[in-house]
Amino acid sequence: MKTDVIMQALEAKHPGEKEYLQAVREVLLSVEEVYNQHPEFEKAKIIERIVEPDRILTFRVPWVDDKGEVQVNLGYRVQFNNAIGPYKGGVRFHPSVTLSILKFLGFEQTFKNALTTLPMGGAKGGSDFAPRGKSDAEIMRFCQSWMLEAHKILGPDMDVPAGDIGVGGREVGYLYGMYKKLTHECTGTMTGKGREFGGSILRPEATGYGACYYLKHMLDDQGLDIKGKTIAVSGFGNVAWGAVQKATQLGAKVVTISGPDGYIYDPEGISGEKNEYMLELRASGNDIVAPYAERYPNSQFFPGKKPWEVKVDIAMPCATQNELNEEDAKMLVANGVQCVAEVSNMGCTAEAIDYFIEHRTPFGPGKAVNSGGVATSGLEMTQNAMHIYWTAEEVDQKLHQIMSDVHEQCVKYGRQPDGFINYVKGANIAGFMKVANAMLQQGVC
Ligand code: 2IT
Repeated sequence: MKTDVIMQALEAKHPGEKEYLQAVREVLLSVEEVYNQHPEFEKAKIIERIVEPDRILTFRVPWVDDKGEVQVNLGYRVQFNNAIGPYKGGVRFHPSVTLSILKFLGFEQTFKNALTTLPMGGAKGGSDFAPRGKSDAEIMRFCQSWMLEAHKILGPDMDVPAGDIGVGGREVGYLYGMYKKLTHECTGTMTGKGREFGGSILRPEATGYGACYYLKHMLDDQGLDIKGKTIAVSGFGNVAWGAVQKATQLGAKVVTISGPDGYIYDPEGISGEKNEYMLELRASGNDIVAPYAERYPNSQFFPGKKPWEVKVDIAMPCATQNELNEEDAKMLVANGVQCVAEVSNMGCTAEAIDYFIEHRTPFGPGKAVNSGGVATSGLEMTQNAMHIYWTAEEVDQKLHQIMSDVHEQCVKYGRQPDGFINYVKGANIAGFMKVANAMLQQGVC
């Protein structure tokens, strides 16, 4: 297998699908060497099969707004790969959503889910719907309309969606309510549900908590302690909230959060009540962080800027894809950053990742660092299938174990001859080998 040859063919087939092609290229470059040591993969055309989704459902999502006007959005579910288990992955509602973005996310999800040690395949779904400024009733009607189409290909052993950007507990509730009505079943076929109806305790915190557990392992590898470290976090949604909370509990000081409007620098640290205020900011539905600086005058708001210009020990992008580019990477490295844990999916551009690795800055890729979210979704599926409920301690303990296993797999496949750990390579190879072997054993299908 030659990455360039495969990529040329893929670019010709899917022109302009920038994010999808970017995600595929990253994985292929990482696995090329190992793949070429396995002629049985080549013979079964594993690469040619693994880069294409199993199927894509696209549909129209009509809904009526509060003024009585009919609105029409696009809806999607990309079922990427179910070699190791039922399709599993989030749903994103954001105006930037395109098929390319959902294909990149579904592709990444396949390898991420393989890393979690749980039996879950990869999928992603969503819509170009813009939740900003919508009323609760509008959100509900939109969710119901989305599910009216999507439910046809979902099921507890088939495909189990969850949240992502723009889809939190409220949306999951509305989506699941409609799913149940349409399918006459209570199988819990959505994760991130409310605790009263089968949701796992700790799911809202899980992505951010898991990311901090993974970060701790990365720091351990370098003989560093998280205590006393300063951290730049981007974003201010559910994932950033959990990461800020756990990093603070572990003794670090988080000094930034950000939104589409700019970033907040809070030299005192975003802890306690300020961390909870992030939820309020998010719930306002305005998608801006500026009000933080009005409420906490010791902090500063930098309009239109990203937090990567702040001098910190650790960077944790927690917002969205390609939010940290080569220029940002250069600034962080020049300012002495010791570790970068990518929490958003493909949060860093390929050039930024190359820069970190060239400069021997340990870089944890999203598919490993953020895998605690979907892993806890997997635990929710188990609890639902068994009709039982685990305590926060039980879930947290399992999450700890999973993040430790994910980290171990990355180190196993990512340690370089000079001792440096290339976590990108490690995560890609570990995830790929599992899915590829499963596909091989199941024949050409
Ligand atoms: O990107 C992700 O892993 C998620 N949005 C969570 C997926 C899930 O099924 O919990």
